[in-house]
Amino acid sequence: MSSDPITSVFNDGYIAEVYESYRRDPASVDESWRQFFRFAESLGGVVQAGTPAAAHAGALDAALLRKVAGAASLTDSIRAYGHLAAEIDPLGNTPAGTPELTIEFHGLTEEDLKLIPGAALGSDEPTAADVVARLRSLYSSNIGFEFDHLGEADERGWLREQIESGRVQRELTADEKKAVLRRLTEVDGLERFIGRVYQGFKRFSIEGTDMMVPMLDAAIECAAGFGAREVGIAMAHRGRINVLAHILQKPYKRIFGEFEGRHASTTAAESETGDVKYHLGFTTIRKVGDKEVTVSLVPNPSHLEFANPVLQGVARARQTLIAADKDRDEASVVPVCIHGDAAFPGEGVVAETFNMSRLRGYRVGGTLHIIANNQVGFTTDRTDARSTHYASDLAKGFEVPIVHVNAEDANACIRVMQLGVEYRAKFAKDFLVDLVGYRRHGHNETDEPAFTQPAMYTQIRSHPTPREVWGQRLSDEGLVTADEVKALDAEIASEFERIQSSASPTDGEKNGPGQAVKPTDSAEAREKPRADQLVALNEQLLVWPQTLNPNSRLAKTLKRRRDAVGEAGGIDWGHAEALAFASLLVEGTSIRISGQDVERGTFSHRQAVLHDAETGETYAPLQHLPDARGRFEIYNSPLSETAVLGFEYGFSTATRNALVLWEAQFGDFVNVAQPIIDQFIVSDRAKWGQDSSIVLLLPHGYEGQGPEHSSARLERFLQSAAENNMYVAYPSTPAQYFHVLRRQVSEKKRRPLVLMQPKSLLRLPEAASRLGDLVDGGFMTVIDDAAVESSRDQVKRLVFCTGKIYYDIIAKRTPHIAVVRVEQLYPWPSDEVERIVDLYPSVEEVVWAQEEPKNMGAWTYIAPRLRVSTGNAMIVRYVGRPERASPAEGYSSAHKIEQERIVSDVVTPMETAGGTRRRSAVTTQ
Ligand SMILES: Cc1ncc(C[n+]2csc(CCOP(=O)(O)OP(=O)(O)O)c2C)c(N)n1
Repeated sequence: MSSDPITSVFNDGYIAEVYESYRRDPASVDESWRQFFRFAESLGGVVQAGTPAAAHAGALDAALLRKVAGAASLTDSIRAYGHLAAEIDPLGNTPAGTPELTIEFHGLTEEDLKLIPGAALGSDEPTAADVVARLRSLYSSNIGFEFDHLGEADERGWLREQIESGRVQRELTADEKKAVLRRLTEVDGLERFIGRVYQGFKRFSIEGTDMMVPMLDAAIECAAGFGAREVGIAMAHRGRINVLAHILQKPYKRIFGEFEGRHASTTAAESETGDVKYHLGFTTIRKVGDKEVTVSLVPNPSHLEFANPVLQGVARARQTLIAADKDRDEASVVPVCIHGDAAFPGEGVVAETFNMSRLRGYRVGGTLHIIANNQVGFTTDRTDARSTHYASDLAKGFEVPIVHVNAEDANACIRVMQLGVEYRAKFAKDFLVDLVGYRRHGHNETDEPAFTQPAMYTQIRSHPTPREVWGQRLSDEGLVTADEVKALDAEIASEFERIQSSASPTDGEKNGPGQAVKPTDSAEAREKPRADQLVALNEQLLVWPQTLNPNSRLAKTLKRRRDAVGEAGGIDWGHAEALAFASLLVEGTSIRISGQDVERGTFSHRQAVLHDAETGETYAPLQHLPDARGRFEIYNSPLSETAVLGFEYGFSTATRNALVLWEAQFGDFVNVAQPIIDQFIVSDRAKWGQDSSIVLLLPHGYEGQGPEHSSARLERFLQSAAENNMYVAYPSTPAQYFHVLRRQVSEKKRRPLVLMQPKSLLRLPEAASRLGDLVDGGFMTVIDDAAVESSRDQVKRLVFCTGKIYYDIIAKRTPHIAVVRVEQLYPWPSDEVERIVDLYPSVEEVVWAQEEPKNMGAWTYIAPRLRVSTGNAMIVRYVGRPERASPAEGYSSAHKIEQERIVSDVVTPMETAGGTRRRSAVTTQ
């Protein structure tokens, strides 16, 4: 605090000493001291009249100085700590307060304050006592402000100016006040109506934080004034039905229809199993004056707070699409995240999302946050829910201004929301409102809250509703009569009755599963690139400004790509990817890729961003292709999987003609993002009719790097695969990777693509592709064994495998074996597998070989399918690691032994292996 240097050394002798230094050279003392002495000197007249001191003579009275300094530090304290005395709790709990807010703490009395003129504190008020009273009314009223933690002085100055000018607390007009009363009556009325008519149903009522709705109304209106064309909202269950009805304009009769069990009919070929009503999204267009604002609520899983990064990604995509000719238009789309007071400090994804908020790859020009603070989390008290004073304290570390507001003061709630919108528009940063209310019922309406929070609920039961409080205030102000307040309530209640009784039995069925974000751009039919086009693109990728000198070793490696598209061949993974990207960019597809260290690539394989060896200046050839019609964006992500993947998923849902990729550092780390996979990526279509075409690049493969750098947990993706919800593939060549990336943007049906990616294979000469492989054909779901093409009838053992182990096996192959690669695991390419099986008339045994343990990898998924695809005629023999608790060996020597054993089991001739068509310990049907 700026007052510290003064208050902590409150010592007359010391002050006198500092003053001497100040007189000799003002710059030699701290700014707070300079300010203090300026105050004191401005008191010259008063000093001379009322004290023995003679300021202008340079002999200031130390006792007086102490009092002026005390007054200044008291005002500083009120600005910084006034929130601790603010009346923000509608249940009337006494604010914590702090000694710094008392006059005595600063060595003063009330009388002292009255003696000091306001001018000494830079104010027009007559005395310091008036200044203090005014500041208390601004900083310790129904609003508590916290912005001392902001790093930027101009932001602090602006906020102070907004508050101290009285702008933030200015009164709403009479009409605005009455409009809020109507809104609150609708909000409260809807809850009471549903509570009465649909008893026993969960609705996660808003009651107690009703003000959220007029605040969102205000945010949308105010945002429109600052150029917003869209407002996107992410929120959890609490109050969602009310927000759907009143902010998203979802018709009441649809909502009632859902309570009556009428829901979306299945329209897609794949079933849509739907979601509970308080998770659904919705989109509407609201008129704001002569403007239109599209307001969307993104669908939300139960998993609290995980929708936040998803909304950020959606907002970024929309800001990019709307911007057209410039990079992005941050004013055009305003994201709003509504949090729970228990979930906000508890779920790490909140911190991850804040951390992304100002990064170039993820920023959206600021998000408005509201904590719907009902002071309890299910049955958990705040003392068990967080280690901090406020639910909002986490946001402080990210330099977000925080405003606590009493959820019963509509004036305050609306004004702070408007302040947030203005702050965002001015500083392009996040802003947080901690809306302090209560929860009228249990966690849901069938819970008994008195079991666990008896005292709180004794209070709540006798507490008037926010509508009643506001109605009373307006009638006290003479704006309405008590009878009018009652009449409005009755009018709205009868409207609900009328709508409900006139609802037709099919109303709910019109209600789609709530896709909130409809991609507006569309996929184009595209032709395959020709060889000459790829060669030309390859050349363009090898060009950088003459002034840029990349690391010489790197430059040499990249130049090899010139030969690789020629006769010599040798296109590796990174090269194939660059060519796939380049070809898509010239076709008009934008590309966005992020993940940890993706610019270089964890394994140095991508090198998409070149750095000058001396200056560090960067250049990305993919951003400078002369004929590119799409944008290429690549960002090293922060060290996060959950929020970053959530962001990229959200981005992908909101843009159709783009290839959006997320790469894990190692595939194992994907499990940190499991909720984004389970709750969004694999189930979004089934729950919400929403789709994405995100690509997950997950390095996978057993190379002796230990339990956490081997497995991308292929088995988990295969277990989640159903109803064509995604593609799961494990390409074994750069050309296959090239083709599957291109296929991803030309498919009509958008689906996520999960790719097991190589590590050592990235540059393996045996795996390399030739230009012809990229130009001819497309992605092959299964690759037959070309080595036995002319002797298929001699093959006795048909080995199926996927990915890297193929190369280990063929290095040791023995006669009479064919090795077939399953490149796409899901959807299972049964026709292709059957076709290939039929090519081998003499097969006596089918083997599935994998390097993962038996309880992992593809085996349990493959076994029944391979058996069917081989006509149920054969036993499918498993060869791989046995069941294991940990995915891979920690010692590379142990890895080597195991890997060699697997390969040996696969290739050892049958006579030696002893007739494996019969079941054995390692055989499964
Ligand atoms: C990740 C996650 N963990 C646990 C839950 C179960 N749960 C649902 S609501 C809730 C309490 C949330 O409290 P708070 O954030 O204060 O929101 P409120 O319900 O009070 O509005 C819990 C624990 C959940 N939905 N998501």
